[in-house]
Amino acid sequence: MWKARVLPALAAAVLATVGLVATGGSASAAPLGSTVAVHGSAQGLTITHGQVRGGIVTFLVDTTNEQGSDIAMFSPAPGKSVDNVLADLRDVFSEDPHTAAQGTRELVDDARIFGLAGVGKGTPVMVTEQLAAGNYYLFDLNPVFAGAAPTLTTLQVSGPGGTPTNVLPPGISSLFRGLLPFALLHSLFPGYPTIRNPGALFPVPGAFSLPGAFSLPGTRTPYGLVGRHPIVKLTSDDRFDSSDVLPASGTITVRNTSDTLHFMSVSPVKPGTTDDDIQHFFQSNDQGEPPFALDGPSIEMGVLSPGGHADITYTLPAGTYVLECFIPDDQTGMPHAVMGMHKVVTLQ
Ligand SMILES: [Cu+2]
Repeated sequence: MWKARVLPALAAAVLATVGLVATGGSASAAPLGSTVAVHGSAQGLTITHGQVRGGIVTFLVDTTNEQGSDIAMFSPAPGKSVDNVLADLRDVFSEDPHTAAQGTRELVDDARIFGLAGVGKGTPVMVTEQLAAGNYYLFDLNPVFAGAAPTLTTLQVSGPGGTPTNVLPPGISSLFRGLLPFALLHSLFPGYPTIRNPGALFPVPGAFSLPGAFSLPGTRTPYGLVGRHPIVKLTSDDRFDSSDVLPASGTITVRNTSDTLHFMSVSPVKPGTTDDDIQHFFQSNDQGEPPFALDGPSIEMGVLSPGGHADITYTLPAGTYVLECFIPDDQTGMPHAVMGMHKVVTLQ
């Protein structure tokens, strides 16, 4: 039932950002990019396509796990192996701060990390980013936090020019049926020219996003509308640089402008909570539930490597939230949030 309620609202939010209303559309048209549905369950992680065309790729991420799914996607850096990256991960999760700090430094060198996202049951998100050709590996971090070895799912990304896989296959399980409105977003623009090589059209990294990349008839900017969405920067001084008010329903662009790893969890807090309250809690060594914690849906933009960026589309209840990052500092091993990487924002 939750999909029937949440997903249409999310799809509507995406459409609203481009000022278009769906009037139906052919599922065969394929103006841009590829779409992959990523689903977490008790059986593990499944993806609808093991191969996609390079360029703009949209991930529809959801979970049926009560504890949620926290899905990471990486590609080993040139000259590095998957095993190198998995070894680094073990260091990052070490309880020894020096080993954790070393793990962060190793991951910066050995991996390119492309999110993906943390989702809860009933709170799917859509992550859109540009992917070059190569092999990418997805896994759920939650079992890893619990001590299990990562179970990797491979996504092969081809060079541009191949066939986009933005239409989910027929006969798809009922589990994914509710996600189809997102995939069809690509095909709601009859007559829009097929872009065979998005990478060639968007030479500036980050100068586009899924909705922003479409043009409306008669508008001046054909492609790549910079700054179309609110931007949250993950900065070198381990802070969130953003507006104090972000959409409760819509898309934001998250950019890691720093030289280290960051992610962005978005969790509800009680109205009136301040960053001082949160900092005080972290420094109090209190192991209990934070006094400002509030039950409710939360999401997470997954880990981004230095220079990485992605768009995340979501629907959350309006209210007060805190943005947090818990990557171990690359010198001290202390989680960034404890060092001050938290920001109270209002979603409205
Ligand atoms: Cu961080």
